[in-house]
Amino acid sequence: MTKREAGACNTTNPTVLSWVEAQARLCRPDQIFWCDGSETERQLLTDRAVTEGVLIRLNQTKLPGCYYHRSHPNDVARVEQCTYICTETEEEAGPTNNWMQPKAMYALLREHCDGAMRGRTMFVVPYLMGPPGSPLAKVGVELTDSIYVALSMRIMTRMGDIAYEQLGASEDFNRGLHCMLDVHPKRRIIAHFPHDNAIISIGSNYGGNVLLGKKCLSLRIGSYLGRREGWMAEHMLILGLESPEGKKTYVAAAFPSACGKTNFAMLIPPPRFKGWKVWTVGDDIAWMRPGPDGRLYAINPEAGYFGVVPGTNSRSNPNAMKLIERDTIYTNVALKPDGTVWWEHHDEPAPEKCLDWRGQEWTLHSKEKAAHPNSRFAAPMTNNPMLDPRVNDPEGVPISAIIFGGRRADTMPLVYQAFNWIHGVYIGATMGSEMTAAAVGGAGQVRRDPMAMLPFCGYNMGDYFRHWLTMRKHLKHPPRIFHVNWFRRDANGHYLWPGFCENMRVLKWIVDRCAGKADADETPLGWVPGPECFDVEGLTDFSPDKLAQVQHLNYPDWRRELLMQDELFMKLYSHLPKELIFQRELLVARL
Ligand code: GTP
Ligand code: SPV
Ligand code: MN
Repeated sequence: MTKREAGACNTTNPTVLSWVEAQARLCRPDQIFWCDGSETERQLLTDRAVTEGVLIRLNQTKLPGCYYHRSHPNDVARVEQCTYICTETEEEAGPTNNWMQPKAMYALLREHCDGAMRGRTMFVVPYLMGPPGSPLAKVGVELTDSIYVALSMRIMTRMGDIAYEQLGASEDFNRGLHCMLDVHPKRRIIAHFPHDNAIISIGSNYGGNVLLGKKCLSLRIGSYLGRREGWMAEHMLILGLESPEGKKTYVAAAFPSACGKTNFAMLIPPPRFKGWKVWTVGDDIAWMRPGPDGRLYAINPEAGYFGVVPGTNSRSNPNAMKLIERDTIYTNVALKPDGTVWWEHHDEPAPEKCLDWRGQEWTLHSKEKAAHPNSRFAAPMTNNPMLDPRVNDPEGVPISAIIFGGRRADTMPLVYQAFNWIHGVYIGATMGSEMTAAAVGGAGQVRRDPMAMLPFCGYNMGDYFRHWLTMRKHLKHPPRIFHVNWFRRDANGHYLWPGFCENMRVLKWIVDRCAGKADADETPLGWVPGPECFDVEGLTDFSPDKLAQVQHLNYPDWRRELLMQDELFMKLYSHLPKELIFQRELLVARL
């Protein structure tokens, strides 16, 4: 066989070929580059991105294989206002999604994409979400005119020939089209067509808007397919806690964007927990289905981490610091004169001067942040020193606990456990959290974010709750459900709970509860740890009354909380499962 030329076509799948041809006819790129995922290709595209100024090569002695990217200053986060679910009826998308009829949206997008890649290269990026051979794995092909997207998809997914191998001659793959256009906010649309398993994203070049395997396929389209096919696509980390005796317990946790999933998934237990280890399966997305033994099994569809940079340091997340030392694309952090990078709360003190995320001179006296609050790293999961050996297991890992958590300055205790599955679904469905820099607008405001899926559910949220309730019927041993809040504050605005590695104490109680080994007290909210079975030894500055404070149930706060929950329920009323209304009544009665 003759050696394949870089960028030459590498598939014979007739559906892929004819679909790519049709999109090329529309977008009219000068060139089509077919990605294969090889190392040669990585070098070639990286060099080209550096030449074009899309990437800056970082100091290769200190940060081998690392590159730096700046997005357009108007394009630094997901845009929920521009994100659409295009189903035949508005009802199917539901009141929490933007909706447009597929026909109208296709017409609008065709206009925008017409000739949009003139003078540019269209990259054909085949990718596999999930371990090869997994019954849950899905194939996607993303067509993009962004070399940054092609290189990032290579980190974040199993990209290249491996996807065509999984696909074979099948027509069943997600069709993704991404045109940067001029990254003008007015031309920014992220449109999902669940019935066609298709995504079209235009006018952005940032993370969740354009790495189509991530939020678009794995969550929005994924959740839609999951309901149809009997599985779940969730905004959840997956970790395995190993005891000193070597017993492993897997848990999944749904926290909204920038609320601590990556940190929790990579936790290193404090000295008090000698011999305990946390292994990472995933830090953002879980696909889960019932196994033959009646337990819930989870895979991580991704192959890399697109993590929040600010706040990452060797105290908060030492594993993350190791994994971003090499092979990483940094976006929107600060660039130091020696070709290394810096951000707020880095281990090293702020540099005298550097270039900020916009590329402007920044000095110690500058008032603005050097790194954007939503600056991110893209790094391969294989760099993670605590990557779980079962991450490539096609069947996934059995989940013992599901943890919901929001960012709440008040109201929500550090931890409590649901009485049962339905109560747990109610707790997830009514979750609230302060908005963060991960999406444009509203940072700091508390909003309802059911199951951390508000921006990611690809159909009617009421039907999604129903799907959660239905899943129980397929599980002989359902995971226990918990709620946590690392972010409660005192009257002076200080965090009451130390967080980060100390979250191990909460995790330990949760895992002990699942094993029937820890006591709990009943409260109106659910089960909470009694002071005797919540380990605070070795915590400096954390007296038993601090535990009482962080667990305190404040009745006026809960009256407000119930009103905010009502607002969501009213909005979803026509599709809301009655079970959840009963759960609300029970909570009111207990309170
Ligand atoms: P997405 O990638 O947007 O889905 O976010 P994520 O949920 O993975 O969030 P991540 O772990 O990156 O954390 C976001 C921010 O919360 C970072 O600035 C962290 O430093 C901070 N954070 C994480 N865990 C804790 C904690 O236990 N306590 C406190 N106070 N802050 C935390
Ligand atoms: C999130 O916002 O939840 C993320 C980052 O994980 S992005 O990929 O941009 O959606
Ligand atoms: Mn996320």
